[in-house]
Formats: sequence, C-alpha cells, structure tokens
Amino acid sequence: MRPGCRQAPRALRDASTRFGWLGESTGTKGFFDVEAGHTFLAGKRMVDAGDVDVSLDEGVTRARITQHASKIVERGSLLASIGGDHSVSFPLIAAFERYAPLTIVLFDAHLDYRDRFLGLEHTNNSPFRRASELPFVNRIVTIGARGIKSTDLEYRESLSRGNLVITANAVADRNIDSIATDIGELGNYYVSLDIDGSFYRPRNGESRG
Ligand SMILES: [Mn+2]
Repeated sequence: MRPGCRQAPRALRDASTRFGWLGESTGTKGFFDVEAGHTFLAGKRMVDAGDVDVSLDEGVTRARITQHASKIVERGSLLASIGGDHSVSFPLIAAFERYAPLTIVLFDAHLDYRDRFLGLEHTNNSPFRRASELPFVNRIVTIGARGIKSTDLEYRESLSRGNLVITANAVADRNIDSIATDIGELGNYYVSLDIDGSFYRPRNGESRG
C-alpha cells in the first residue's frame, strides 16, 4: 500500500540499502557513473541526518524543519531533503538566508504559488508563494508547468513578481540552450523537484496530473 508522500523518506532509505555496500567499498573515493564516464562525489561524505519530528501543531513542525535545516546549512553542507509533501519547501527555504539573494528553481507541473488554499496560508499549494515573501528570495524559475490545476491568478501574480514560468511544452519543443538563455545567471540557487516535474508529451487521453 502506498498511502501518501509521508512514506517517501522510509521508502527511499529502504531502496538505498541496495547501494550501501558501494559506499562502503569506495569510502570517499566517489561513485563512477558508466554513462557519464565520470566519478561523482569524490571526497564527499554523505550523512543521513534523520527525520524531523512532526508535531500535531503544523506551525511547530515548520519551525522544527527550519531549525534542523539551518544546522546543516550553517556548517556549509549541501542539504538534500526528501518528502513529505511540497509544504515542507517553505520552512526549508527559510533556512537559506545566508545564501541571499537566492533563486529557486522548481521542476514541477504546478506553480504551488497560491496565496490561500481553502483559506489556509500554509498548504502544499502555497510553499513558493510564502517563499516569495522572504526578503532574501530573488526569483522563482518554474520549469515544466502543465495541466489545469494552477490558477490564472497565481500564474499572473507569479509573473508580476518577476518570476519565470517555462511550460512542459516549451521544454519539449525548444532547444535546451535557448531555455538556459531565458533563465540567465542563477547565482545562488535552491532546487526543488516535485514528483510530477516531467517533460514528456502526454498522449491523447493520458492524465496530465
Ligand atoms: Mn506538482
């Protein structure tokens, strides 16, 4: 049974045990990728920093996420955070103040930029709207927008703030270099990858999510 994204951290840990012996045998020598013909992460150490405890009060949970992420970011480590749903992105981004001005690169079918959802300020529909209100966030580049779940209001509000939205069709149709030119220099950036951030062109009748 796969009841929800809260299971993701555990599922990824389970899956990663298949590769545990690789890390053991290579230590910090890195990982050779046969397709890239390159060794990645040489000299780097990867640490599972555990889970953030979830409170019944979601405001407390958000504060804990920022607190835990800050400890990792402040020591200059690269933070990779996995799961729950997209609402975790706002408290995570809040930990990156030292990297101001910060650009957010979002691979997602949706903008997740609603001001309010069902009257609520913090949901998985709003993390990048809340992030856009942080004084050190420069702009948001959304890549792969598609489907009908983003509203015209959030789209217009995002653009009027100076954010960039590149649709999934544009990624499929256009030369990647010309898209990179549109995006321009990123400076410091935070990457968020949603599970539906894909660029293939759906066939007729296929769900667009
Ligand atoms: Mn999404």
